[in-house]
Amino acid sequence: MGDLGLQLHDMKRKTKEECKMTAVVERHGRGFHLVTPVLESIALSKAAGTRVYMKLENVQPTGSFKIRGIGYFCQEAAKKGCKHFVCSTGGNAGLATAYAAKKLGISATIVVPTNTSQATVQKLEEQGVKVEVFGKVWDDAYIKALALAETEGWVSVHPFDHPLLWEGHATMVRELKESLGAKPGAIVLAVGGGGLLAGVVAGLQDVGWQDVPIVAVETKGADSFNASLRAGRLVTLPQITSVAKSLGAKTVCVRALECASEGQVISQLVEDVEAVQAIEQFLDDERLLVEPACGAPLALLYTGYVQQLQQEGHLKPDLDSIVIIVCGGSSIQMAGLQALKAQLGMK
Ligand code: PLV
Repeated sequence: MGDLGLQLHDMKRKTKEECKMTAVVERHGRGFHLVTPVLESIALSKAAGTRVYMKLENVQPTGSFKIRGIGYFCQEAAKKGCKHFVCSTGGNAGLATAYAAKKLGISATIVVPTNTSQATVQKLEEQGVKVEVFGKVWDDAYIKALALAETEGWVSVHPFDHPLLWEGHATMVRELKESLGAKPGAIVLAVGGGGLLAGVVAGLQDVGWQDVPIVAVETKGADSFNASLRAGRLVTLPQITSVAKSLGAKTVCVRALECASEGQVISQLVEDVEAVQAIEQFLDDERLLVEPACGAPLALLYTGYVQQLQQEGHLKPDLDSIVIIVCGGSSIQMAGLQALKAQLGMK
C-alpha cells in the first residue's frame, strides 16, 4: 500500500470522534492554554455523596479557564491584523488578554471597573498592559472598551460573548473525555456572563455528551442567568451586590439562554457566605486558593445542594460521578479572603 493508501486505510480505522479531535487540534494549532489535570477529590466526594472529579482550570496561565477562549480569540484576531486589544473585565479575562497579547507581541488596554482590587490592577500592569479604571461594574467598563475599540486596528475582546471564546473553552470538555473516558453524571460550573457555560455546552455537543446535565451556579446578587431563566428572556439586574465580582455581569449573553433550551441546564443559587466558606474549606482540603466566583460551584458540593437537587428529582439519585470546573480566578489572596470574611460577618 502506498502512502496515500495507508492514510486512507488509517482514516477508515479512525472513528468519527477521532477525526473530529484531529480537526480541532489542527484548527487550534498550539494554543496558549495548558491541558489541565483531572483529579478526584476525596473531600468533595464525601460532601456531595458522589465521586467528584476536579477539572483544575485554576492552574492555567493567569489562573483561570479564560485563557482557553481568549487565547484562541486573540490568535485569530492577530491573524487578521489586529494592532491592539481592548478588554473590559472583572479581572481574569483581562489577565488572559494581557498574557495572549504579550505572547503575540501586540499591545493591549484593559478596562476594569472601580470595584477591582488594587492587587488585580497591579497584576495587570505587571503584564505590561495599559489599565484604565472606569465605571462601577463590568457593564460600565464594557461601554468604555467599545468606545476605545473604535480606533482603527483595535479589537475588542469580549470576556464571555463570542463564538471563538466558546470554541476555545470547549477544549476542556475534549480533555475531560480523554481523561475520564466515561461520561460523568453531571458537570458543575459557575455562570457570570455565560461564556464558560456556552463553551462547555459546545464541548459536550462536540464529543456526543450533550445529555450530561449541567448545574450552573451563581451567587445571590450576581444571579443574572437565574433571573433570565425564570423570566424566559434576558433580564438585566439593577445592580451587582454579590462579593463574587467575577460573576458580576448584569446581563448574560443570549447564547447562555439558548444553551438552557438545548440541554439539561439546572440553575442553582448559593449565598455569598456559602461561597466564601467553600473557598476556605477547599483551601484546607486541596490546598488551592480560588475566588468567590469559583467558591460558588464549590459551595454547591460542600453545602448539600447536590443531595437537595437529587431529592427534588433534578439530578439522578445514582450519579456515577460529578465533574466540577474549578474555574479559579486570580483576584484573591489570604488578606483578601480575611477581608471577605469580615465583610460578611463570618468568623
Ligand atoms: N469573569 C469575567 C467577567 O467578569 C472576567 O472579566 O474575568 N470564574 C471566574 C474565575 C471568572 O473570572 C469568570 C468570569 C467566571 C467564572 C464566569 O465566566 P463567564 O462570564 O464566562 O460565565 C465580570
